[in-house]
Amino acid sequence: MSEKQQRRLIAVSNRLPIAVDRDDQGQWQLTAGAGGLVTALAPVLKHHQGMWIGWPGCGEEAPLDSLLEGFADKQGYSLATVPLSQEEVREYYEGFSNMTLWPLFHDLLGHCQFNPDHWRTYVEVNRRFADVTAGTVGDNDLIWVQDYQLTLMGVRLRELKVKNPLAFFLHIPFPAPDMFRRLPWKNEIMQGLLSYDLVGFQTLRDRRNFVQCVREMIPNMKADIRRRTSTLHEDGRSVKVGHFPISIDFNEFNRQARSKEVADAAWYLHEKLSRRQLVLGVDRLDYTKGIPERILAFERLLEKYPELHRNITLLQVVVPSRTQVPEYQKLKEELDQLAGRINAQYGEPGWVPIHYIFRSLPREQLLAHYRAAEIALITPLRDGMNLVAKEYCAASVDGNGVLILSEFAGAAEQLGRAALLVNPYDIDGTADAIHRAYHMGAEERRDRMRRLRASVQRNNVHRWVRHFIDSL
Ligand code: ADQ
Repeated sequence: MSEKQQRRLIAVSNRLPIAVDRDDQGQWQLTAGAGGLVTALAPVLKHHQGMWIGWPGCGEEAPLDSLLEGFADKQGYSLATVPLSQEEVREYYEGFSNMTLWPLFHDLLGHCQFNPDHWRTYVEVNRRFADVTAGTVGDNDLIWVQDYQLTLMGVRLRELKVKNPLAFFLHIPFPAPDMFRRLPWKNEIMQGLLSYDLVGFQTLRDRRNFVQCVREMIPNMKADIRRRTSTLHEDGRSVKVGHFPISIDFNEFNRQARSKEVADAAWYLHEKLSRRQLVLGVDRLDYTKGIPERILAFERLLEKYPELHRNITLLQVVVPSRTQVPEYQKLKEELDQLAGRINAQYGEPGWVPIHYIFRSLPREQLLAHYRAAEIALITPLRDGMNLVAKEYCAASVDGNGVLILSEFAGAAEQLGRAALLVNPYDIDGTADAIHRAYHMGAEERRDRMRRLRASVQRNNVHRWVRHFIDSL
């Protein structure tokens, strides 16, 4: 085992991988998280006796200390918490993170707010995360910071003379220089990112955008460009920059999708829908996911190809998200109206064109939806990666699903050749892609899905973690 593998790993993210809430009897309870990042990092943290640092997602009234007792023995890694007040959550998380960096980095300038109070709280909270981390870190530990909420942590850790290797991974896209330049605090964010030893992006395009921004903003910085990682140098300091497309635990999804429970649930879904072709959309409620545009493309399909009436159904699952932000509330209303209008216009007795579900689904149900759908329609306006696309492939165990994917999803860099790529702003083009998928022959479907599954299986999440840590 190399020296690197023996180091303890400290993961830092905005949210800890836990949910703290009250049960039906009003008793506080803690449940371990089950998202993609937890699945990826938990085995590594366990193997390295690691620690996860973050905001527990609850107010100060929760008896955290007693709830966390025994967590490390059970999960194999420990937790350290960064408490945040309600106002801090509003300004640092809902404000600067989600109303400034999120839309800007997704090229959606019209959604951006540039509020100096939000910025100040973002700086303060990043310092707090760094202070907690510095207080718990040992000499030999590797510190791995996750995502856009914590771009500035590295600067403070350096101020505190933390000498450990510092790595950062950005889960969302990195914008081109013309977009990044709009940010009033672009210099601070850039210096923040350059304070890490390794900065990881999802795709080659994001990495190139970042290097171009560095070249424009800091002409003295030299870039040594290599295939897997580039190195940036200035005044004796160097920063490695790489792209590491995140993925899923393919074997786990594949195994669960083959279970009898999922097969039965998938059959039931289709049975209820009378064996029509199912087109599936699954997204968090977010304006970056292109959900209204997708529903309009489906409407266009019905308008243009009347022979598909009664033979195709769009099943759109939307998971509630960021419900405190007014823009997300507006989007929810827009979706309700769109689906209602189209169903009223095209629906017939025995056929509802759009089934629209607004809630999170348990894993077994989600897999049944993936397995039942002949077509997945994943059309974000912009997305760092999009794990739903990969999950759909891993769960398509019958091998005959067609993936329609936005060219602006990070996943298109890996899956673009075997998926049907669309521009989500092109309503007509997307309608035609659904039409093409509907009529695609069994042989072509199987060949494309075989290639998609092979790609996700090879480039799985364990490989993602390994590549990232090996690059440090
Ligand atoms: P997200 O924007 O959240 O992630 P995505 O990558 O698609 O987007 O992940 C969504 C996750 O939520 C998936 O694992 C999916 O299974 C789950 N999910 C979606 N709908 C669900 C439902 N109805 N019920 C239950 N679970 C559901 C951010 C970036 C992405 C990047 C990821 C990981 O925006 O671009 O791919 O981080 O880096």
